[in-house]
Amino acid sequence: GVEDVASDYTKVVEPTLAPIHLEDLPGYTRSVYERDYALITPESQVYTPVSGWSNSLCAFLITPAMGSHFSMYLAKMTGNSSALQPSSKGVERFIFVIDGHVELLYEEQRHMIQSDGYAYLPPDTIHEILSKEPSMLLVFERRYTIEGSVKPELLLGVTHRQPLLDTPGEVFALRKLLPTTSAYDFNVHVMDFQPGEYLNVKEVHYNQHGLLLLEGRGIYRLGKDWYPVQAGDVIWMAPYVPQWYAALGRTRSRYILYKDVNRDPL
Ligand code: UGY
Ligand code: MN
Repeated sequence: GVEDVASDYTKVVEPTLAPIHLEDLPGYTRSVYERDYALITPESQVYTPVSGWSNSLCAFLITPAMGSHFSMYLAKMTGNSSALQPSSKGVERFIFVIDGHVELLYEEQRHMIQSDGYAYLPPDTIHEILSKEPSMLLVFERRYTIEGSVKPELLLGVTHRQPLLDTPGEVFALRKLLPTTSAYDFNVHVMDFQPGEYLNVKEVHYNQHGLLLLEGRGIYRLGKDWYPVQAGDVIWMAPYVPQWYAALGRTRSRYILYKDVNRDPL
């Protein structure tokens, strides 16, 4: 008669489709690095000690080695930590507190920056970032491009206190964290999409982007490719790479985005 033996091929009969199983698959990553974009997902992010940052580990996710004119990195301050201003001349810095809180020392002033708060630090200024407890920061840095005589100034803010801006023809909610005046050569946008919402413009533009998905999940189109993305993912977009996002899932998508602005591209 036929023996009732359980098959050993259960993974074929009942494949594990949930993404959580893919995370454990040896050698598997969603990260990709292409000529004009990169997707760098958390399992690929490499944290190392960096000069100027004590008791901290940083993951440089976007740097000029890719062709960008800016750096974007995540900094994990592990406690009793501090960071000094950029060591190169003429470099401006933007910090966004993802988790925890930090203290900023700037020209005799002390500022507390909570999670969701941020600071813009003009080039060639002295400052120190202190974190007694563990905290996590997103940092953008670039060599400041002078145009005109107005100098950028120290700026502090909290994301949810920034006004919602008009986005003609689009549905996402937009906040800009920096002033739109020509003293600043970049801006940082925070964009919110409800599930099912997507970019109307299939953008192709001269500006560069560094993106961190802060909340939610969806599909990012980059060039000719389409990627499922979720909170924690980082994207580099070179000038002119076709880009488009659709928010999926059950919760809001929010991303924070570097964009060079206010300078003659010539
Ligand atoms: O402002 C922008 O360029 C922005 N909408 N781009 C993007 O979300 N990929
Ligand atoms: Mn864009």
